[in-house]
Amino acid sequence: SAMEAALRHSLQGDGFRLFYQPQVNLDTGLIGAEALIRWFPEQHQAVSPAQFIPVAEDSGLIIPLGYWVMQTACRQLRLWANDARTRDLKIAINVSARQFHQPDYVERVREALQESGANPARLQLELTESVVLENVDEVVERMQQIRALGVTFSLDDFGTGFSSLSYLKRLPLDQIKIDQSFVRDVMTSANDAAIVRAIVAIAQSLGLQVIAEGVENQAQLDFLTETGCRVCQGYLFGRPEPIEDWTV
Ligand code: G
Ligand code: G
Ligand code: MN
Ligand code: NA
Repeated sequence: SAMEAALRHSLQGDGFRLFYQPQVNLDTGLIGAEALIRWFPEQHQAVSPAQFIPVAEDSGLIIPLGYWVMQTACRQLRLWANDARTRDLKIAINVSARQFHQPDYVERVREALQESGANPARLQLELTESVVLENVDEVVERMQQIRALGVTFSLDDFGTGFSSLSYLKRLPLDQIKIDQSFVRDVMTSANDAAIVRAIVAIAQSLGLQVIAEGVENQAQLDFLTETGCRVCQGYLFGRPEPIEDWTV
């Protein structure tokens, strides 16, 4: 397709950027950022990842693109390591299921860390439940190999997939992310409020950090605080921005 050709072209050039959105612990302040890819095709407006990620997935371009994301995030971590104000911040990247299942994925994570000199403990991989649709045992083993490098895992979009609780128990996770679709209407929907409370309780009982995404206003924040969710991401704290625009 035309979009596929344009993506390929941008990957050879420098048509992609990572934007970074702050993640905040309400007790301790800024803890890191989620890296979100942005595409600036030649002579066009920026195209949303919601539009081009599916094309990249279908064409297989998500593989080199995903490695570019990981490499770029690791290099940013290495830059942050030079400054006491940013040294302890982590960067979370989104990993597509297709990329995670590549036979050499673990090796490529190791490579990106080594090549950049990034502290592995500062890299977090965000997986969605689609990763687990394949063989769970294999996924667990692969996660363990990557964790052995020091890298941590978050389960993204939690609650929107099939969300079997038995998978939650088996996957070696560090964090679960409450999907923004539940956070959005938490003040007006009793069901969404109940779901958020339940997710926070599950995370707490499994010993996992819980982060709410899509936090846009004080009322949502007050609700989250009341449920015991202490880590947040959303426009209330900051939009995804180029690193040059960050003031730490
Ligand atoms: O940044 P935005 O909210 O527009 O992202 C839309 C979707 O694109 C989200 O589901 C997000 O997870 C996904 N996305 C953003 N950056 C990346 C990336 O680097 N890799 C992958 N696989 N998905 C991404
Ligand atoms: O699927 P994933 O959780 O990775 O996607 C995150 C997406 O949510 C990004 O595209 C990001 O731009 C978007 N996002 C981040 N914070 C907010 C927010 O507060 N409100 C809304 N509506 N979207 C947000
Ligand atoms: Mn994400
Ligand atoms: Na999400």
